[in-house]
Amino acid sequence: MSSSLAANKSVLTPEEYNFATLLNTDLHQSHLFSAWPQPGTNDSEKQVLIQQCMKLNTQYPGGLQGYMNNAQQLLEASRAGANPYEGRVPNVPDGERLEYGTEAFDQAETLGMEVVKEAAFVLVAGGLGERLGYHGIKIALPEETTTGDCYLSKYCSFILALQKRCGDEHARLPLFIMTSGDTHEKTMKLINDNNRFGTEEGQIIVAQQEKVPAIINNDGRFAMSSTDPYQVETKPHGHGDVHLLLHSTGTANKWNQEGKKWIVFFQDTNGLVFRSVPAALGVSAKNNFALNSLTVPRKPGEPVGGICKLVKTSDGDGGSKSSEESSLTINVEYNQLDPLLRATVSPEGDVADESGFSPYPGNINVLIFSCSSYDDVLQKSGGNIPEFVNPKYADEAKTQFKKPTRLECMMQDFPKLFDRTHSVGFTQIERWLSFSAVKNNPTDALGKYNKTSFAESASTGEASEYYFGRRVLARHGVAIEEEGPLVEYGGIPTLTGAKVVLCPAFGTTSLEIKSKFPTPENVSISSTSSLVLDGPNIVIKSLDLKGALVINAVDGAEVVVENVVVENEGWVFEPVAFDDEKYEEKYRIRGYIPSGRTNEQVYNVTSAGKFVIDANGLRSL
Ligand code: UGB
Repeated sequence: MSSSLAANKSVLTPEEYNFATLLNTDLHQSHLFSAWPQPGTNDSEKQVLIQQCMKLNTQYPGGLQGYMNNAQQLLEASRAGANPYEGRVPNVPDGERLEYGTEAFDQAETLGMEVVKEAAFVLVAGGLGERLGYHGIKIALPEETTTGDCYLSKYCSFILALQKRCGDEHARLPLFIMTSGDTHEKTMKLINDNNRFGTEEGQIIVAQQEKVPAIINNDGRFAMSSTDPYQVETKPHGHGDVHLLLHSTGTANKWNQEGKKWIVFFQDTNGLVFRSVPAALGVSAKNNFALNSLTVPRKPGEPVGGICKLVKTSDGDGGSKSSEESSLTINVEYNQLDPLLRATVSPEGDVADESGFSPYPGNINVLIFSCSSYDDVLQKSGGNIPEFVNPKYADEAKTQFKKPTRLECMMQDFPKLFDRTHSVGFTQIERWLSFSAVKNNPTDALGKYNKTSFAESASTGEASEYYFGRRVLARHGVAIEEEGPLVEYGGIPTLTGAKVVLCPAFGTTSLEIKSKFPTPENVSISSTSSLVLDGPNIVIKSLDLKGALVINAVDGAEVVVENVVVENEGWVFEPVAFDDEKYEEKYRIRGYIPSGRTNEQVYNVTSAGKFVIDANGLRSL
């Protein structure tokens, strides 16, 4: 018994004292109290510390005792250099690789749109985005500066656009958002300040993940806060908590009871994700996958995990049909893939095949679960995802850590809870219409760009939205240059060209967007132009655009654009320095600020009816 704890018995309630005793004896955390002064000094702080530990105890499944046990086991395995995939050999998993514009892609999208009414969506948004150098929450960041719409706004618009097109006017597609202590309040404020981005009350469900104690040695000793001797330092437990929350809040079960068939998980800053969701949903429905990972062609060495079918070597041949039953199709995280491949498949490790990409599809954490099997597994497992620990050691004996560590879990590790009846597959879709994360500040982004050609910065995230618009229009026959020159913003080579924003309401699938340009040979867009199309019934028959044009039309407004020539000075990006505090951070991290914003032609159609925009401007028919 710590003598300082015993001496302070009188300042704690009996419940607090009992818990402190447990911490002291069973959990070997006597250092929490060893420097406590005599009663009369900092008594309320002592209670705050014990209350914090009691709260941490209730938040973790199995309590702090369970956390310590798991930590000790995982830290011992880490110290011993254990390979978590021991006895398994990576094989290429089962799935479909789709290419935009092919019949297979169109079929998948069409099927996806037939089943989307039975979908629910889950956004993990507990990460702070420290690597990005942005101090707000990432989902509040403009996805592109042309409309200025933030990530959450875009995601909600897509969900509402899918809902309107799903063929069931009563369908309501819910969105569950996981926040953390770092992001919760700002997320709630963002939603409330923006009138829930047009969603119905209750359509967005927000739940907060909790942190876990940071640990400073292999025995699982808790770290104390560096600024407060009466606080245990806590750290995020990873995005895998989302499964626990979907279970503990009863959300997954409710969705299952309501007849939802599919749950689509996605991450905080991927502006392109919904461009691929219909096709990936179609692949899930066609193959009846319990889990389908939307993936991209992966460049060796880039920081996205690889989906592998891990086959037990004890089955003899590491990959034949006879070993199907004991295989596990799962993401192998980017820091583990190369060593695993070197130890099993080839001494060359994580290298490209003849396609120029890794044979293992790149995980972007867009996961589509069958709702019924997901709920079923949650009921059995409680949604506790197997954890891992990743300490950075300060000594060769691996007894000291450079900084406190903690147990973590990942959402993509869910297949560890599946059994052999669950089929797990992937859908690979080209990166330009599925994935463009925004994770890195300009300095780090440049390093990533040099290594992998993907900067994953705010500027490249924005550029990829415009590139999507240009490429889709070019594929459908519009005269538009797909790729302009690379221009350095904040030191990062960024693709330029016309800034085309095809808003979610304008079109959600390839075929729908194509239908909005019935005579594409009569449409041309110069490479310095900006075009924003927002509204479900805008049809562009003939347009010659050399400048900035915005058309916003409400539901029920049918707008035909015919014989229109737009020529104005348009919008440009003016370079700004990362450290120039004159400008808002949301611009500085891009390396530019939009300017020339009075030079555009704007048409706002605010009432239902039939309209034409022609050489004489906008008029109703
Ligand atoms: N997140 C949470 O909600 N809570 C947490 O505790 C932590 C994160 P990162 P990471 O697609 O580029 C993942 O940090 O971990 C949310 C995959 O593991 O951006 O580097 C956070 O808000 C990897 O396989 O990602 O790598 C964000 O929305 C690859 O797919 C999300 O979790 C990679 O993403 C991801 O957090 C990628």
